[in-house]
Amino acid sequence: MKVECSAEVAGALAEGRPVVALESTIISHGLPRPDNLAAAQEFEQILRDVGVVPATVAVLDGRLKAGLTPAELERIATEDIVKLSVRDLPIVTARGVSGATTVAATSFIADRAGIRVFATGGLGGVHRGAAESFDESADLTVLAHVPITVVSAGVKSILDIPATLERLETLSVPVLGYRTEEFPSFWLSSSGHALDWNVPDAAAVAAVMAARDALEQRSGILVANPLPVDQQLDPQIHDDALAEALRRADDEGLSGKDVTPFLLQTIVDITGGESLRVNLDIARNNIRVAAEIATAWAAR
Ligand code: PSU
Ligand code: MN
Repeated sequence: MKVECSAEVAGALAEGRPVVALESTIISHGLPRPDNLAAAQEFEQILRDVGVVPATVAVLDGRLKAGLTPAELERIATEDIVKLSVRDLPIVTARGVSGATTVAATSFIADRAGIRVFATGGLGGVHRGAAESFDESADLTVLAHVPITVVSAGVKSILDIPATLERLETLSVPVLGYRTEEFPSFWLSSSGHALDWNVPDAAAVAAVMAARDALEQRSGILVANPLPVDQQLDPQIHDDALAEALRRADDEGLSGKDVTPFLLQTIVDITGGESLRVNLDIARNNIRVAAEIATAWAAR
């Protein structure tokens, strides 16, 4: 099944110009309305401003899309569409249903379109209590066999970060700290967990991508890009909001794909919108770095 690329994306891929994939679940389920539409438009503009073509990925009426028209982008932000992981793709394409793609599904579709670099906010991972619930995002297992480079501010602190790092090791996904020796934790610039490897710039990431290809490995690469400390969420506000949000999720007895959107929205509510400001800065920061990596990749 072919991915339908916008003319802009198809042209850039054919000519070897830089393209960055963007996910749609952050728009539909990760950010509250109506700020989400403005954010989706701004994310694309950040890329265009530096000569990189944005490829927002989604499934519309059962068709795999990389690069959306302004009207299609608006649909993602305003319609009540489902959150799609990779396992949902055969079902929604068979039925002609629309949905927003997670990191897992975006990676799968972007790779099929020939896109090599992808910016998100925070990758999914192993949830707290996963030893009992088995709740681990398919983002991790998909990255084990889809050769895309994902720029992420580590993983959200709602997750079990050391367990997520262990799983990334088991799944043989390279993790590169972008100008950092510590794994970030989304709203906070660090998690306190040390990384084995770090890179000084985008060209160094592109060199690792090329070496991975030369080794004929098929894994994704995770670029862990922390928010500058002066932009992070106040750690005390963060810790209090996180504890309260986890308590509420427990009370509600949530499971499955509802957990992450619930926790994100609850933390926005508890912090009076402060976590939303930080979440937007995280996405912008990751998109800028992804643009540099895509540009360095195109120049090789
Ligand atoms: N990053 C954000 N906001 C989000 C997400 C990431 O800043 O909403 C989404 C991504 O789509 C990611 C998903 O793939 O959360 C993880 O969901 P789950 O834990 O159900 O796999
Ligand atoms: Mn899950």
